[in-house]
Amino acid sequence: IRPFDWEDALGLDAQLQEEERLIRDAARGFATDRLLPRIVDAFAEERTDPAIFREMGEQGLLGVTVPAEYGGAGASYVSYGLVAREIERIDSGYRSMMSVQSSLVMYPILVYGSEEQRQRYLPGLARGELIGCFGLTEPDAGSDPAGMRTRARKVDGGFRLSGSKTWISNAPIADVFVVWAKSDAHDGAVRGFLLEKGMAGLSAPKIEGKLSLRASITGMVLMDDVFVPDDALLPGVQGLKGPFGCLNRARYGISWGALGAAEFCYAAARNYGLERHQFGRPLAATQLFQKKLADMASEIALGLQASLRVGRLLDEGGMAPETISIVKRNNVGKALDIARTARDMHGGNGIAGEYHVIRHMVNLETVNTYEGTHDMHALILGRAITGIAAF
Ligand code: TGC
Ligand code: FAD
Repeated sequence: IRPFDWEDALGLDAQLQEEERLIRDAARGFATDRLLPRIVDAFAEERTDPAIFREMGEQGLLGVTVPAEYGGAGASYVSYGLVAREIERIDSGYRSMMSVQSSLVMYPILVYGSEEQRQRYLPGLARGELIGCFGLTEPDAGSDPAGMRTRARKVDGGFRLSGSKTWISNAPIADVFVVWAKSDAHDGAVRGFLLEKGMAGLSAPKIEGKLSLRASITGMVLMDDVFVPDDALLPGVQGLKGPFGCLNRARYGISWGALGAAEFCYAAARNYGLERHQFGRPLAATQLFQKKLADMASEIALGLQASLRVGRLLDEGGMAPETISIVKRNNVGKALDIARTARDMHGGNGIAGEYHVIRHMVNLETVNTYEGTHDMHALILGRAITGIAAF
């Protein structure tokens, strides 16, 4: 009988294929060697190092599911989830950089783009030589993207885009902008456009002073009558199912990533409890401490099994998107609870940067909000359960 493994209570490792283990181990090595040494200062100084994209690209961590002919790794969705888990074990912001590039920029170009668009952008994005961003949210349209105001107006030879996007990851350092706008040439339907840095009328100012996800740069995308040629339109999709199709992949990756952060916090709390003595014995010898660790181990193990199941379904061809809402919502909510509890279990040291847990805690507040808030995913599920939209 397999003895109990506090780091893998339900035997996730044994359920992975050899290639998936190799990709996970490579991602873990990269995250530990290259990301961990940078994160405390990067977070404190609110600094994003664009070189990380190239380093991730060299390791094959951008576009994990994108076919090799376009520069990706051509691997499974389970592999993609495992990469997200390893990177977010270090920091949610680094995972954000990776998942926006992979799921929100490379995926729509691969699936909705023309062959010319794929050739033009995907290899550079896979190498991290190009940085991408995804503009859906607007100042007055967050949970309700159907309320977007950004417009694409048909003109001779192309379109002119006007509007503003906000809270856009990577935007201030992006070379390629996937922007969703209502197009007058398509009866007001939402269409995707590929914009490039330097276009006249396009700017992407940084949002300063975030107290969460500080290692991942966030900005606005301001478009003042930006001209794009006809071939900047993503030809393969029309309507909100375009951006939502990308969000499905990113939300799935987040369900793994958040548990990576939770696993870090769980292991840190366990180690701290074994080493720290109060009242003449280790903190880990107290019932309250052990109960908290037992709750963490249970939620992490169950959440990982759920994400693995969703990953296998994606690899087999997909499932109803509501299934992804279950794992995005539940795993992130549990990870946030675990990070808050781990912070408490570290006592005063829990607020120090060098112990990492408070950083994970404040990061997970963002993860709970973006890609559909915790409550919006409840409402998506509520609609699927009852047939009644309650948003
Ligand atoms: P609704 O009427 O439900 O749907 C409109 C059309 O879209 C289709 N659809 C989907 N297709 C694929 N996947 C999904 N998950 C889909 N959900 C809906 C639907 O079938 C329909 O298609 P059609 O052909 O009939 O037109 O749309 P609604 O306006 O009622 O939407 C409601 C709701 C709640 C589902 C939606 O608005 C929502 O998900 N809101 C949350 C917004 C959100 O998640 N924003 C994320 C912004 S990007 C981001 O946060 C990146 S952070 C990245 C990082 O840094 O890591
Ligand atoms: P709102 O929609 O205004 O919601 C505020 C609150 O009201 C929430 O608690 C919500 O659950 C609740 N609420 C809303 N509607 C209802 C309802 N009908 N019933 C009950 N409760 C409701 N967007 C992008 O497009 N691209 C990105 O790269 C990106 N990166 C981001 C990075 C960061 C750091 C952050 C913080 C956000 C990012 N976002 C991005 C935006 C993100 O997706 C939105 O913040 C999110 O969708 C919520 O929208 P909102 O902030 O406008 O909140």
